[in-house]
Amino acid sequence: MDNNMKKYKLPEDFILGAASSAWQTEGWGGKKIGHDTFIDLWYKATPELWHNGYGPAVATDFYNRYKEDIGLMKECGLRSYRTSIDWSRFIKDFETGEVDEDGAAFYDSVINEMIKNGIEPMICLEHYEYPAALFEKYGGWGSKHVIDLYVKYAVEAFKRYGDRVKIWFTFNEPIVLQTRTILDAQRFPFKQDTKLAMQWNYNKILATAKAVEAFRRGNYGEKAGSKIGVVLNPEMTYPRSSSAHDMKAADMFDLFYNRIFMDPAVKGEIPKELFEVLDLHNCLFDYTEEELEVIKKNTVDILGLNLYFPVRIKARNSAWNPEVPFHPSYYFDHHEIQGKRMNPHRGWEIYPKIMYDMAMRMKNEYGNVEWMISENGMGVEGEDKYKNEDGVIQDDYRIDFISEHMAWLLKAIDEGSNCKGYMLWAFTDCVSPANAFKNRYGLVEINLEDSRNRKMKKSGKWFRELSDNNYFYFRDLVPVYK
Ligand code: BGP
Repeated sequence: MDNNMKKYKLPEDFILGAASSAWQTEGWGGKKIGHDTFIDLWYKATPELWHNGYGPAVATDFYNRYKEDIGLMKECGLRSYRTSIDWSRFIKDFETGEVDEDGAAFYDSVINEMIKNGIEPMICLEHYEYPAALFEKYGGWGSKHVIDLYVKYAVEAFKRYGDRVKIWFTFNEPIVLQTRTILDAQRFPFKQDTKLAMQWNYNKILATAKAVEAFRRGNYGEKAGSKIGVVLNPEMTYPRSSSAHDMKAADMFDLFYNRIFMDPAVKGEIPKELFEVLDLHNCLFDYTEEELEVIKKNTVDILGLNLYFPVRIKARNSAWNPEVPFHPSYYFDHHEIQGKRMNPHRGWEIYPKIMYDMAMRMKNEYGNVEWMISENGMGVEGEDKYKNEDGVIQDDYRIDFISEHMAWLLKAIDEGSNCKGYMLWAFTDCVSPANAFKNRYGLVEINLEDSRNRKMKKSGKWFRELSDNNYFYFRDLVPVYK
């Protein structure tokens, strides 16, 4: 053993596992079961924008291969696995909340199989599997009626699986869909409407509070001692400099992309600065005092945070074009620092200290709420070239990535941050929004040339050892640039 290596011990009862989602793994099952999701709609409208045309139609075929996959989860040492229920597959009639018994039976089997194999199921109610029909009929999450339909769906899911699921999440990254589709117009339906995007944000904040309220009112967590939360993707935000203009710009980014969801989820309040600034730009969402009261009374038990990369922000040096409608970037610009470490495949900066900084933020600014890393991972293209003579991908870069991020996280836990676990993205390679199978994240390879057969990567074996030992070795953390 290299003398410079240090032993990092995980806390007892640490949640250690991996995540994915229904639409990124299940596939349509050969013949379509259930209704289309919003993602299906997007895929059908623009298949050419998906890398090599891969998309949700087959995905990893988890729908047919879940038993094999759960066996592999066990081999990789996962203690927990997060996936989502596909709302469009689970509900037959969105208006009444009538359950599709075939869809429900599938999730029943998946959950039971996980438990049988000693893997805790962690269930998210929406990981972008928003029903296409609700998008077509009501325009999506901009409609408050959809909130009621979502709560009906949530209650059905709580009723069916509440006795076995210990951690529920209302949404995965609730800001993402509308940011990509309606705010930045990068994806179908390629619309730019800031006010509408803000309404989607608000309605999802309210939907989380209403689902939490229904969960508690129905005592659905009683039997299994379950918790409910939301998975957010705040981006650890670093200003270019400590000058007032850069700090202000970073604060504005933080307000629009981080605090907008973190504050109501944990503190029960949407920041008052957000109301003011949206009002100033005529983009304020419709709300009522009664709704704000529901948000106030129904904060989450646990927060999941997906952390991948830092965001570096500076003040704008150009004036806003008055002909362009308001967008949050009115207040900031992204900043490039020299010499940064990059994941060139994904174009994301690698800065593992985000784990520590966000953890301390949870401790110091969010009442030391119970939280966990619900996603972190490294997407790499062309992993075939790292195969050894036995065809096993030698992904030492992934082992390093996980170790370094986890080491920073453990430092924060030592210093009192209430972090309960680490979930890797992802268990197997899977379909990603528009990246399709380009960037591979898995502990387990999905071989597209060979009938989507599975093969554990070197990182899968390493993860198993980590899980068995509850410690790992990694070099001492070195001070990093700010
Ligand atoms: C997260 C999403 C996941 C997943 C991951 C990797 O933000 O919750 O669904 O896809 O990012 O990102 P990408 O697939 O774009 O590389």
